[in-house]
Amino acid sequence: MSGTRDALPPGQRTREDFPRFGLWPMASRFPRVLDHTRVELLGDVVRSPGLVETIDAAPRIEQVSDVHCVTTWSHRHARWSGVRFAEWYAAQVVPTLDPSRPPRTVVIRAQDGARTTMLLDDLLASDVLLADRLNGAPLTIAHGAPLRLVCPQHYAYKSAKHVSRIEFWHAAPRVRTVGFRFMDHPRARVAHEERGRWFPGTLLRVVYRPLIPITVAVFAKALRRAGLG
Ligand SMILES: Nc1nc2c(c(=O)[nH]1)N[C@H]1C(S)=C(S)[C@@H](COP(=O)(O)O)O[C@H]1N2
Ligand SMILES: [Mo]
Repeated sequence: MSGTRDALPPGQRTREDFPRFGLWPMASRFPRVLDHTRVELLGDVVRSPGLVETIDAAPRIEQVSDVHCVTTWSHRHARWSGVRFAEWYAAQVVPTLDPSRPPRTVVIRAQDGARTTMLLDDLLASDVLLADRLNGAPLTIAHGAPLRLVCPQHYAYKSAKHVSRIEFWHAAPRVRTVGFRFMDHPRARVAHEERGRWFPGTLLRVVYRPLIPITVAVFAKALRRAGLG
């Protein structure tokens, strides 16, 4: 499933532009390393931790898919280029694993301090990518240079930009969330409207929606101030 369908998922509205977006503390934090797409491999099942290739480790593919922000805006038909997460995993992670302890939880960390936790099973879906290009050009800083995750079936807060480290865990580690804990659903599947934990997605819709214009402005201003956009 590519995440691109005719009807939008429940509670989403189309946005023609593709704004830089995130939690406010991230607005004025920028990646320092832009010259390579290697990531640091870590976690309790990884026997040889260290820097590994991503884009150069698997066949390059293109994918058109939608971006669904939890605050209810969706940007449709983004054209990503990169490698399938599952193929990168098979090439770079599986050979280093301890076969007696299968990984279950994946923690992805980013250069701006953002972090996200996903189930390995969700990341192995064929539409999950590690991407370094968007719409025919290298990723900009606004959209996640040098490397970002693309997981179209999950709210976009799981699609970490500026990825620097990927951790594979058998025993799920306790990872401090960036925002409030209720904002981070363990799976965050768009089709199930898993916007956050404890509160129904239909309630979070109306709470989050008014934050869109102000967040877009905060992120655009921080980019301009840094001389990046
Ligand atoms: N590293 C990092 N990744 C991130 C974020 C962030 O602030 N930092 N924001 C997330 C959120 S909430 C959204 S909606 C998308 C926005 O992607 P964009 O800035 O390319 O539009 O990135 C996600 N990935
Ligand atoms: Mo978002």
